[in-house]
Amino acid sequence: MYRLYDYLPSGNSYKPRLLLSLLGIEYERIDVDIMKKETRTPAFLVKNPNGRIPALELENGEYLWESNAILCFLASHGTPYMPTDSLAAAQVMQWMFFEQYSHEPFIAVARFILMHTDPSDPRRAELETKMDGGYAALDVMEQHLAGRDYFVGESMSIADIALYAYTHVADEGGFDLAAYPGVRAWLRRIADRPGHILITDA
Ligand SMILES: N[C@@H](CCC(=O)N[C@@H](CS)C(=O)NCC(=O)O)C(=O)O
Repeated sequence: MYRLYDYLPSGNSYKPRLLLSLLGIEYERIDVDIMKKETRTPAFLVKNPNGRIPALELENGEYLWESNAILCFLASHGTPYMPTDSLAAAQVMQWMFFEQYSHEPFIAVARFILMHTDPSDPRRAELETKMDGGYAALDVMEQHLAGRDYFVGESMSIADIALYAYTHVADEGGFDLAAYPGVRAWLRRIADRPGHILITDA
């Protein structure tokens, strides 16, 4: 059985948790409290030398880390969430790299700052830049979703899961999705999927 090293509020951890639920795969969930620096202990650094969750422990004892790599691994065993066509598979990667470079560093980090720092914290000064970057990513998503139900092809893929994780809680980072009807319709589509779980669901 897989073992997922997880922290419930984390969107990055939620990505594999959501996919495992959609695929109906049983696994053991291990809580790692990032606020108590539990990802930085010698015991955890053996699992992920980069000191971050999520990390997936495989049945053979190997560890896989980086949320989107875990999604690729779990989806690439003949599941509907990873296309077999090579161009479509590369487009899934395209959106997952976009998520890590142009989306998560803004929307996830703004959410982290608002959720975990008090108003006098010097990190609050980063918020303006984070909002600009986050809205730029939402603009790209809105434009792409015009006339489309999902990011790649006609069905939901791990590109959607990667982008859903922090977009659906973007309000907790101070983002207003009112001007993004395509994004909001897409979020509802994912939330209605059988097997969908909430980010707060263990
Ligand atoms: N690129 C990584 C980012 C992982 C990441 O930033 N994890 C955060 C929680 S969302 C973490 O473990 N932070 C604890 C720390 O840095 O000590 C991924 O997608 O998995």
